[in-house]
Amino acid sequence: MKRFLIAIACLAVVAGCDAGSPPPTPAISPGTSSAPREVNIIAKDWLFLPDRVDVVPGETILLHVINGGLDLHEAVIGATPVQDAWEVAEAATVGSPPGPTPLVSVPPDVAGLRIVVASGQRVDVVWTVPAAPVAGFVVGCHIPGHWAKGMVVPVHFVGPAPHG
Ligand SMILES: [Cu+2]
Repeated sequence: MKRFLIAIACLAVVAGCDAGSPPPTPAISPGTSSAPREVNIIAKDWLFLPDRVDVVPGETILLHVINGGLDLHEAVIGATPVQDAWEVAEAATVGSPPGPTPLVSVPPDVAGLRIVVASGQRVDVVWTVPAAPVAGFVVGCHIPGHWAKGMVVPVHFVGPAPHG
């Protein structure tokens, strides 16, 4: 009887290993303007959680950007020209007096969406995702030095959950 139980235990371990591949990401029910989908982005010193953000083209999202770090952080959402613009603009603030929000700006065509959040705070923003996927879309932080420390995660454009 004991030998039988050991055999069962080994089988369970083998089956567990076979099932070890990660489960598929659940399909997203896209948010609408009347019922935005809630998405959390957590900034820490110095990374974002989760390590990728999935969005459905054209959906409306209620973003909760939470700063769980001790430093000031931001979530800049946009493609490479947007990220580059903020990186350059904010690098110019090095050495300026501390404040809740760096007084910087970039041209409107490369502004993207920028949400600055103080340590321990949460900022909620309703955001409509571009109707068509955009290459190189990421969430980045350009408080000086943070991008270089790895504060960037990709935004993936994914299909919605199938209807019916
Ligand atoms: Cu940061």
